[in-house]
Amino acid sequence: MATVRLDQKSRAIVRLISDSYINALANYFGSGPTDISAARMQHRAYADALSSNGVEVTTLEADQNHPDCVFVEDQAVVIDGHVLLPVPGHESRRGEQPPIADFLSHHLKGHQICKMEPPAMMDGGDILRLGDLFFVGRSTRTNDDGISELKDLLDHLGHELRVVDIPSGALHLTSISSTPTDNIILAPEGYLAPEAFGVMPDGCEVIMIPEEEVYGCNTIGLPGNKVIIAEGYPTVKKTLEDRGLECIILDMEQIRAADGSLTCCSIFY
Ligand code: CIR
Repeated sequence: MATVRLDQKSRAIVRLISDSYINALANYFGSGPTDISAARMQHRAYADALSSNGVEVTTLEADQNHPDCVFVEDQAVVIDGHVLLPVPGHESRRGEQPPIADFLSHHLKGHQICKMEPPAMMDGGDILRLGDLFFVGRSTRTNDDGISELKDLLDHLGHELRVVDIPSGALHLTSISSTPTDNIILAPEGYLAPEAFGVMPDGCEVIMIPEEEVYGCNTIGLPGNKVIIAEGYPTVKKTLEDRGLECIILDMEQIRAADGSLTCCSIFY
């Protein structure tokens, strides 16, 4: 996902789909999930794709009272020895965090835990990492107070943070972009201008993808020149293959139906 560099992607948390998943929030890509069994199958294939490509995956139990609990990316942000526990931007999702926070504090003993407090709010899905350069989406879920807490942490770590305004037709920064490698950003025409990311560091580029493939812009880069992409986005696939990456393609239909993308379903730590 978004906040660790490629070489740090060895372990990830995923979380099972809740029995109440049908009631997940859906206002952007989807109009709500319709088939929990299909969603669970797609989610299993996702976890399998991570583990068969060298990621040690831990699966947390679902929370039946939280329809969106599968989208763990929003609940915690792991950056270079620190775990930031944001105040999730949608009130209905705030109770999802405790088991994730417990797991990370138990398994990352040397890490410093930083807990955000209201009025700051932020979803992990608004953070994107390109090598050691960070971007944060200013969105309906992430406000200026949240951004300034993230900036304090990144200042302390010596990393730059750039703010990207998220258009009203999108949920998060990572809903519409990703870093399949440490030097490529994929972004959709019609949603973001390449200038939104500022001047790219040497050797890095923003690759613009046609607007109709906006969902496909969310990918998970893995070590060994591999990248997980969603099924149905031929330009994304060709663009990445042309750059020598091997694409692992997953059916995300029932995850997309709840506005979830590939990165939303895991936290690398
Ligand atoms: C929500 O609206 O919060 C969920 N239905 C989807 C969250 C997707 N998470 C992400 O983009 N990081």
